[in-house]
Parts: sequence; structure tokens; C-alpha cells
Amino acid sequence: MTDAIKISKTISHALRHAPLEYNLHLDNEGWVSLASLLNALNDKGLPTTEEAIIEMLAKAEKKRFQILDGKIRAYYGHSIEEKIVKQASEPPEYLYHGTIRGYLESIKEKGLLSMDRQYVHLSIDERTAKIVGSRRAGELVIIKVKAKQAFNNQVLFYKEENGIWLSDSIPPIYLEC
Ligand code: HQG
Repeated sequence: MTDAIKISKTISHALRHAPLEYNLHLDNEGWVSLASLLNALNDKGLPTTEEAIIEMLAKAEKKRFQILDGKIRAYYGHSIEEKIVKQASEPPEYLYHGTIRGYLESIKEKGLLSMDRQYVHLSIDERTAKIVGSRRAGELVIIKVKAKQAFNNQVLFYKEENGIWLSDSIPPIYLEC
């Protein structure tokens, strides 16, 4: 694993799942100061600089983190207990979710749930959903989500960078599997 990948994975772990392990305190939108994150990485034997992190983010295929005014946060993927506050917005007609056949029966019965994370993860197109679903071993399945219809019936959606949408749980009636 390259140092950049190690650093990216450690930042994901710190900002999505276990900030306290790094002595970090996220605000309600998930932000911490870059200085505190650099200290935490240094303490974990991964010394780096603000410039190196900015360069890493610029080169990364996937926009996982946002940097603004000396602060950094993860866009999505949080599993910490305290819910990250997001601004809801109106989704397009359809969004897509990549998963595997083994989960389908449960999804058809219970709907799309956020499982270990705070929000359900959706993609703007089938191509991106395929990449997400292909991380898992098993037959890939793409679920078409009637997002606008769900939104009109009080399901909240949240727009992130790079074609990623998050949502609250989506009942089965809005899913085309
Ligand atoms: C499934 C990575 C049974 C759901 C990716 C998924 C993405 C159900 C799994 C991002 C279910 C949760 C998120 C139900 C949902 N019954 N299974 N009712 N409802 N599921 O990892 O969407 O590289 O939390 O289909 O690329 O796979 O880390 O979500 O398979 O962008 O930046 O439960 O994580 O990004 O899995 O992936 P996850 P996800 P990073």
C-alpha cells in the first residue's frame, strides 16, 4: 500500500468512524481543523503536510473529503453515533444503488437501509452504482430508486460531490429491483 493510500484510509477511519481514537472532535457537520488532523496522523506514525493532503485529494479518483478554511471533513460514509447534519435537497427523478443479489430479498422486504452508516448511499447513474456494488463478492445488482417520488412523500435526500447522493431509509415501494 502506498503512503498516500495509507493516509487516505486513516483519514477515512478518523473522520467517518473513530474520531475519538485520534483525539478528534467533529462538529455537527463533520468538520475538524486540518491542524488537529495532521497532529493525529503524526501521532499514528504518518507524518504529512497540508500541501500533501491537498495534492492527494486533487489526484484521487473519488472525492471523499472536503477542505475549506483550514478545516477538513468526510463527505459521506460516517458511522459515528452523533448524526452528521446535512442539508436536504430535491433529487432527480431516479437515482441508483449498487449492491449484490444476496442482499436483495432483505432490501425488497425492508427497503434500502443505511446499515452501519448514517445514510443510504446512492449514485447519480448506473455506471457509478456498478463501481460501488462491485466492491462486494457476489452477483452485481443495480436498484433503480424512484427518488423524486420518494422525496415527494417525505423521504429526505442529500446531494454530495461527484454524483453521490445520500438519503434516509427508502421504503420498498420506491425501489425497482
Ligand atoms: C446493503 C464506499 C440487506 C447495501 C463505496 C450495501 C460507496 C441492505 C450494504 C460507499 C439493506 C451497506 C457506500 C437491507 C441496504 N438488507 N442489505 N435492507 N439495505 N443494504 O458500505 O452503498 O471507497 O454501508 O446494498 O464505494 O455499499 O469507502 O454502503 O451493500 O461510495 O469512499 O448494505 O462506500 O466508498 O454497505 O457503499 P455500505 P455502500 P469509499
